[in-house]
Amino acid sequence: MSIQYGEPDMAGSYGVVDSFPKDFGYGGDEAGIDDDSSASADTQPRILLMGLRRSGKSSIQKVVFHKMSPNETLFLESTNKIHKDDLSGSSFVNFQIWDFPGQVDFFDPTFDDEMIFTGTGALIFVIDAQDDYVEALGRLHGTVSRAYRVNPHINFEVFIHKVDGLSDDHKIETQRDVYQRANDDLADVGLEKLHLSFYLTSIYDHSIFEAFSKVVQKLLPQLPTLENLLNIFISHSGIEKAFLFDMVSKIYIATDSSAVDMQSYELCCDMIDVVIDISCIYGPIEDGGAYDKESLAIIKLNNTTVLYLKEVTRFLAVVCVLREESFERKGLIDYNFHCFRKAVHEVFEVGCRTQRNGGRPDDSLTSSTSTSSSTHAPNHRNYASHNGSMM
Ligand SMILES: Nc1nc2c(ncn2[C@@H]2O[C@H](COP(=O)(O)OP(=O)(O)OP(=O)(O)O)[C@@H](O)[C@H]2O)c(=O)[nH]1
Ligand SMILES: [Mg+2]
Repeated sequence: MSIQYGEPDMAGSYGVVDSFPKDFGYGGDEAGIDDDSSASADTQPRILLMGLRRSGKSSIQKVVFHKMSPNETLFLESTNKIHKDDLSGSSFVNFQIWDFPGQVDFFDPTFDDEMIFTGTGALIFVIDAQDDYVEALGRLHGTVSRAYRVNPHINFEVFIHKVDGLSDDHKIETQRDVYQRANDDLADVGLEKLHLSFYLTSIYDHSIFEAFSKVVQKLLPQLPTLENLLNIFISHSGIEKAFLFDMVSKIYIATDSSAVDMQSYELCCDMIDVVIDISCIYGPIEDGGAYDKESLAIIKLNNTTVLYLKEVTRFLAVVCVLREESFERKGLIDYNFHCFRKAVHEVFEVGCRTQRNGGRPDDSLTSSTSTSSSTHAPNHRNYASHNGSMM
């Protein structure tokens, strides 16, 4: 079959199926953070969604980025041309997501793999775990080996998808089997260097958001710096866990270095839904947005835990989990948050300036744009310490 290349379907984005208003966010450029929202589509990094027909590619894209409820995906029609979804301007995730038709034929002369794979940051291959996946493994092998030859820098991500129908044992067994067979196939053709990452996903729980978070994080050059900033912020504030969330997609683009437990992550996601839904329904209409500079929410749970959400940038919010006793020192948390917020803005300002200089660091910032994870971290002395004394 011949492939058609669809234009970015902005009309469908954040409109029909979404609960977010089109003008989600607040106007005016904030510290240059989304300066490159007007960048040409071709210069944005791409995430490709590939896999066999009916494996769930379009559902993933709709659920994660367009707030479609999982049940609605039952009515999605089969994709017949590449659907390019441009998220810049509406989400921190400043990528293009390309949703491919399942029946894409790599041997078709109209399939321009140079054009498609050059400039691609991540290739997500979706395998339907509820189906017989032998054919999918063959297609995975063909796809990644072809893409790797064009662009060896692509991150190859395999979503073992629709695992909601599988028992826990079956999930682990399927993951082990897929991992083994996919890597054996690559080793057979001397592609041992090609690294595949595997995730168990379903649109019916938070696993798809978690997996997408990891995919996006790998593409963020600022990740080590953000992690470092979150570590400093929580350790000085008596916070147990903190996530930096993209409010539109509920993808977390960074978290502190303690292990992520699914329950905390799900609670934080639910809190975002509550905040946005309440603001959308009851917020002042003239403000337009469900999320702005003033956005702040505190929810006390019945197990002495507190959830704390606060705006960081136009698209990002920090969501923290902490004990009630730590929250008694709210002034301290607010002060440290202020330092953290300022530092995050600095990180993205530097990134924008570097981009404008064609990848070269700004002369005046040369010393602060090296890749070390601590370079943008503000001086520890700026933070007030949770044990009472100033650092
Ligand atoms: N149980 C379950 N079903 C899912 C999941 N994700 C998607 N589906 C269902 O899978 C079916 C196919 O989903 P699509 O998103 O259209 O699949 P696709 O890969 O885009 O298909 P093509 O466009 O034909 O290539 C739909 O009925 C979805 O509801 C999941 O996580 N669990
Ligand atoms: Mg589709």
